[in-house]
Amino acid sequence: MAGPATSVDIEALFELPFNDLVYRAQTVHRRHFDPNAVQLSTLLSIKTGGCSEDCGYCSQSARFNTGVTNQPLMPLDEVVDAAKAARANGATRFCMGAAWRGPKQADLDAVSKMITAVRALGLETCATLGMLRPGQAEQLAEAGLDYYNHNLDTASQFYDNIIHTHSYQDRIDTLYRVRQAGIKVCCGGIIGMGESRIHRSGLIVQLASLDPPPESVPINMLVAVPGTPLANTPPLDQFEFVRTIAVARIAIPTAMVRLSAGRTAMPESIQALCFLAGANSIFYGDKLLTTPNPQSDGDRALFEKLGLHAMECNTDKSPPVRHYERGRRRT
Ligand code: SAM
Ligand code: DTB
Ligand code: SF4
Repeated sequence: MAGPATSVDIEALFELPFNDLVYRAQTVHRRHFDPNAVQLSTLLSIKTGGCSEDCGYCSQSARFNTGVTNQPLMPLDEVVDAAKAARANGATRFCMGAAWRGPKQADLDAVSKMITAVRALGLETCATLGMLRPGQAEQLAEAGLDYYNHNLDTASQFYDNIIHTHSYQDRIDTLYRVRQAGIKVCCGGIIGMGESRIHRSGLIVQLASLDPPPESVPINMLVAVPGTPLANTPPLDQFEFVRTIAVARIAIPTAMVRLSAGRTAMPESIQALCFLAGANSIFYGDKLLTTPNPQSDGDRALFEKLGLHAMECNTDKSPPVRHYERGRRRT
């Protein structure tokens, strides 16, 4: 797709016959990536539950009774042990998630130490800690953070149906701070929250119009958690999920598109279609943050069947400390 994606362009992609859409996505994918390489990220919830926010899908909001047990920030040595286990299992990126509206200074100091220790293991580092205030992203960059995950979650037009305690603009402000600090952006959303195809298009348009676009785009299928406002949302047709992956691949051709939450409910055939549609990253390991993920040995067997291989780690090629000035990198 030449030039910025418009709503009309993206809505038209969604309307294509499935085969035409997947063919186009696979063609774009091959222009930018090894079609058989998939990047493996492992998640760890370093602080669980008790969050002040009201994101309607989330098991960790203090406002909903989901049965999740609150856990304070994990000690550094336990995080390092989990990262070593993830590396031994074959992951190349380690993503630390905390159920905060945003980190306090003491939290940030503790997480900074975790980031430095995890990166010293030769893993790429990612953190998702909620909204960042001015100066916080710089501290994370200095600690060696490669990626910050902060999702737009859905189209701005649908956002008020899901979240009321912080705004769409708040999220864009955090993404701007992450960029300015020279950290790579991991930003995507959730599909299957009762939104329409127009809203799915709106999310992709918004993601593609971030300047520069995110390096990593997680596309999550809603995990309907009992006790959340979205618990009884009817499941979305899985082909529509594959379509969303394909449209993300075409609209943001250079991004790693991650087939994220929701894989336990997807047969292998649907996951294979996601890879064909341009997904080239997954969450790897038997747990997401609070909900299950497929077992690693099952994923390895699937890769074997499909002739896929794990993508190599990139830490040597991307030194952690960098500062951006007017969009250009200054080291
Ligand atoms: N508190 C931080 C935040 O909101 O940015 C970090 C953690 S939050 C759990 C990270 C992302 O996980 C959310 O933005 C959402 O896109 C995704 N997520 C959370 N719960 C989910 C669910 N039940 N199903 C699918 N995706 C989910
Ligand atoms: C993202 O987009 N998906 C991940 C990660 N970023 C942090 C989280 C998925 C969470 C699924 C529900 C749970 O396990 O609590
Ligand atoms: Fe969940 Fe993050 Fe929202 Fe808190 S801010 S309720 S952890 S998604």
